[in-house]
Amino acid sequence: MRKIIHVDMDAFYASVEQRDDSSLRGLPVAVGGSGGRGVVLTASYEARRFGVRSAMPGALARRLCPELLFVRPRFDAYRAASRAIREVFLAWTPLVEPLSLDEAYLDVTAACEGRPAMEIARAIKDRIRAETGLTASAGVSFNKLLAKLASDLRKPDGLSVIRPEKAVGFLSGLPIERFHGVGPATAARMRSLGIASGADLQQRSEAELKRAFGRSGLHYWRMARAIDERPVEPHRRRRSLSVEETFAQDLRGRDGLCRELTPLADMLAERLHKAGFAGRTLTLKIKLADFRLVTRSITLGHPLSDAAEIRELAATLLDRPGAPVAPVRLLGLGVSTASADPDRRQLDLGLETQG
Ligand code: TTP
Ligand code: MG
Repeated sequence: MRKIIHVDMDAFYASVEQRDDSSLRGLPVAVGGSGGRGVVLTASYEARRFGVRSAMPGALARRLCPELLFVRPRFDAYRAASRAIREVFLAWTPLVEPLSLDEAYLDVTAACEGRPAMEIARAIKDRIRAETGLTASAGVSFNKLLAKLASDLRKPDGLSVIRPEKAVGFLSGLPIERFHGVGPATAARMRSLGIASGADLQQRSEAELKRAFGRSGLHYWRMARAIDERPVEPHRRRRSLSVEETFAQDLRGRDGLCRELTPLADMLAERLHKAGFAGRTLTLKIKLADFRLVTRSITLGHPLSDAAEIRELAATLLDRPGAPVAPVRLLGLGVSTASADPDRRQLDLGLETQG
């Protein structure tokens, strides 16, 4: 039986800001922009009490919490804190898989040497606090799925263990959106089939789920039973790279959208070049003024990296039937490797609309 820890920093950007500016401590803080097109990247727990959340427009956040203090992001500071926590992890095990700046899986099976993994998780939390002045939440379990769910149970500054004999019961109470690989489109599909919770998912047979969701069906069937053998991968290869732009004013009409694709394609090509990455799938993301999201993808027989080719393909995606007539708030372009990732199915559907 493996011992996996998932660590996730609490209100990460906001906590760094409160640490570095004592006048922000104990107060509702949002990191991000307050005016016009500004978006909240994250909010302190004081601000969350008012309902302020990540990805919320700044103007709405201010309405919910008039005394909210907006702070511009300082990515260098977040990267520095991220490096510091990674050092803490690596002191325990080389098997560290970062998911983002503030989050990682650790496989501590070998590092435990008979000690409870919970003790290691507590030591890691203490060390993070000593090194960075920040709090983290940790989840301990026997696979990634449950470790990640566990780290979310007692945020902030939480520590939770989900033991194998409790896992299936725990999963039965969860909404399906919380399961790995279930994105918004799949969730909507599941709900339309009467699958709303882990318990519902557990009742469906493997054959039934495979019929409804193809290869991913088996993945969902296994997840519902707490079967997750995905290894902690320290050198996870990049799978995608994307760029996007939110416009100062909503765009209307095909020509305006098409014009904006050129700088996006150029920027994407440059980033691909710098990262030494290429992939066969191009995805165009369109966020409408009412925040509905449409994504369209195309997969080629060769890796994409050339700006002109990307631009041309993006225009083709834009011209697919059902081109958005509504005003557009944001355009994004991304390249990804074609893979068997369950959420890729959503891209393959070609068009996804989410609320
Ligand atoms: P999260 O771990 O999702 O959020 P958090 O650390 O702020 O809060 P908590 O984990 O306690 O719930 O994301 C980590 C950081 O990533 C977050 O501080 C800001 C950034 N972020 C964005 O820039 N945009 C987003 O939409 C989200 C969700 C996070
Ligand atoms: Mg976090």
